[in-house]
Amino acid sequence: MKDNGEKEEIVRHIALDFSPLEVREVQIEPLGSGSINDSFLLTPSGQGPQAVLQRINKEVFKQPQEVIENARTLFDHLSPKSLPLELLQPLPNRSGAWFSIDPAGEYWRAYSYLPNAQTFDFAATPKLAFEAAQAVGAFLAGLADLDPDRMHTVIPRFHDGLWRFQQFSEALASDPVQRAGAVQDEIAFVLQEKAVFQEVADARFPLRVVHNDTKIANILFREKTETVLAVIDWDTAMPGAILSDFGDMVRTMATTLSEDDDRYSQVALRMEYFEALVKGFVPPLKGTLLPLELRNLVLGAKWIILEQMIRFLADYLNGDTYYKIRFPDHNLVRTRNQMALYSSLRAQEHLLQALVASAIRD
Ligand code: GN1
Ligand code: MG
Repeated sequence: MKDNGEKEEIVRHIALDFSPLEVREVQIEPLGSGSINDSFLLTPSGQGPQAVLQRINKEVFKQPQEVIENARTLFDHLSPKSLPLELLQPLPNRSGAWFSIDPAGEYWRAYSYLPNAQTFDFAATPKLAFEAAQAVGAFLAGLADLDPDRMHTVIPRFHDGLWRFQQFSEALASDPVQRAGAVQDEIAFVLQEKAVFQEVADARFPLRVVHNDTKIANILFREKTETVLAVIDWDTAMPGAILSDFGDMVRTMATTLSEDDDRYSQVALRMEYFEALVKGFVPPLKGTLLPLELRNLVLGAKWIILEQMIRFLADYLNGDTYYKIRFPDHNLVRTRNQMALYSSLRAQEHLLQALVASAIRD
């Protein structure tokens, strides 16, 4: 294990390598709230644009260069389209390569930084949810003509709920850190609801290039107007089902509290916000979404909330090996939070379904 001084030296070296040649010194600060990769903001001393530098988590992304290639494919595909969104422009290093590998074998890449922006971890107004959904809709509409075969599958079966359930079952069976006893209610809940994943599999949604991680923290808003500047974090963009992107927005934008909040009794799915999401998401994708997809927007939300709950629960059972945690029971808090949100959705399911039916008729 390298000490901190050595690590800092490596980051400084890589940061300079991704800076324009004339830059001699660069300031480095941690950036963002991602639970997988490490991100840094690079500010050159003197002239020059700021950039984002990222170390890709190799435990999660087994082929980091594929993540980097996908980002280039996306950028090249979207940039001629003049979408109403800024794009993340990949930056080459001083040798012209799109990534650098440090002495420890870690992969690094950089892209343009978008200043004067802010992110949120829950939506404070329905308008914010509407804006985000419209932006994600436009982003996905821009990808609708990108052949899924052109994108690497960077994490196989990423949103395959049946497979996520299987991984959870394995964690439960081996119970490596003996936590199963403490989460019996959560386990029973998953077992009771897991048919959702079969329903998703049976629906056979079309494979498209989708974002796969449209949580609210991955939407950049302009500072003053709270309109959307960019859809960021393209790491998991790959072939998948578009309903998972809608579902992840419901999960993080129709909820009352962020996924890290332990006030479970206050976690609820807000109908008005759900409606704003439908109204933002569907119009830009008119002509893209099939009737099969439009009919199943609520299923998309159930799928992703329950899947996220079992991913957090499986990680808790495994002893917190996947997600970064900021306190000991963080994954348990996240699990319970998602369970409360899912229950709230279930209680309003028929109303939500009716709302979708009328929104797509208009
Ligand atoms: C992870 O990349 P980041 O930290 O925004 C995860 C998502 C989860 C999310 C939950 C590659 O997202 O799937 O929904 O945490 N990404 C990966 O906050 O597993
Ligand atoms: Mg991500």
